[in-house]
Amino acid sequence: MTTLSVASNQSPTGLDIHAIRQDFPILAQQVNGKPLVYLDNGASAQKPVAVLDAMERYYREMHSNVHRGAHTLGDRATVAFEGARETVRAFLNAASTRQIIWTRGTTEAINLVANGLAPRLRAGDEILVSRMEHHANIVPWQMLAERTGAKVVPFGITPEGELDLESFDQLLGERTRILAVTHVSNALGTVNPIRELVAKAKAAGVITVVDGAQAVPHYQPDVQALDCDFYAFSSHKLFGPTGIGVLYGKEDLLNEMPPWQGGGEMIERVSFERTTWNVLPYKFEAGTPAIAEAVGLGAAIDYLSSLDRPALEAAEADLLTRANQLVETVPGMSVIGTARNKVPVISFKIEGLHPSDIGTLLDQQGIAIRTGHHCAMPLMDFYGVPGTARASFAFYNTQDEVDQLFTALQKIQRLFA
Ligand code: 7TS
Repeated sequence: MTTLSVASNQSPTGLDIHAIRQDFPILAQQVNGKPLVYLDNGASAQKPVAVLDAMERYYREMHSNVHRGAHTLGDRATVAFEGARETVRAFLNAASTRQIIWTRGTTEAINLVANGLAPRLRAGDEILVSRMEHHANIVPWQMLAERTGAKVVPFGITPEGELDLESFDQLLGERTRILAVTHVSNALGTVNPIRELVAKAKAAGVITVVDGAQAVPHYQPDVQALDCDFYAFSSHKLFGPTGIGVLYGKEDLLNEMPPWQGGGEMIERVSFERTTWNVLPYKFEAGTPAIAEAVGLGAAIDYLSSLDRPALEAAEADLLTRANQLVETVPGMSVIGTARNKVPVISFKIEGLHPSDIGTLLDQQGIAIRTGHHCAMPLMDFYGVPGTARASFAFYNTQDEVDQLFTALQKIQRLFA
């Protein structure tokens, strides 16, 4: 067995991870009598004090409803809420805040687009999706297909877990109307060549929808450079609160799309004869929005911007390298998803052990991972497994924690496999 070297809190990139960890109070606790090692960031990431404080300050000092304009608190809340929208716009490099629509998360954002594109679809039209999508980027399209007579067409992936571009080229055809694809795979960690796919789809007149849920915690996407029509993400995976997410869209398409829900905020004028819609982005934001959550997401992005993001990326790459190096120290362990370009995620199996048992045994040692199908059942079918164990890292994880994971896996394998 390879001996594990003693790792320190100092990342090889020179970042002081120990200092960064102080910003995430939840990490400094014991779970089952052991220091918590949180490696389930793909499911949801932890929140820095900056986010907790911003939300508390919002509720203590400025809460009221937004866009009512009647009094000072209402103005403060509106300024904070719309300020967060501007922060998201800058984060994505979108041209205008009219293109930034608040949703409950990635799932709602994709459902909104699917609903909005319904009038464009005819029977026999095709919606191209990859075989590595999360259910949130499959099921809304199946529901849309059901409504319109269109067809969901999956394109292939390679055994390494990269998109099969030949399959994509073959299936992108005359009937294709929509391409829905993930920027980064949640179950495999693969980073997809979105720019290339979008360029090909656009050349064929196809609308492009990118699921950015797993990309934004690791990269700052530039929606103008990607040139996609829609880009969706969730705040809670980006170190912000739950309950809010973002849909970015091209303005001409957003203007063309019918509203998603009816109610207050989204109207210009209501009468029983004729109701007209509000302008973007409010047309898609019926009802009182998640104001504190928007403020919290803005604070999460500001916090990230205050860090050296290239250094964070390098530190994450080092975590993945270390994890990959240690795989061979666990007999019978194999990684599913070995793409050349990956975020720090390893999905794995160990011969003789059920993934859920691996999860439970790790939890007893304070180590949190996720096990199961990761809401990507077609992908699990492709690999012929019911599920995997998945460790997903964030920049606040240390090399030491990677070592602890593998020490624990070695022990579990020895005792139970
Ligand atoms: N798309 C991808 C690629 C995801 O990873 C997830 C959530 C979603 C969409 C849905 O996001 P939501 O915030 O609307 O729920 N993925 C995971 C995961 O990998 N483990 O738990 C949730």
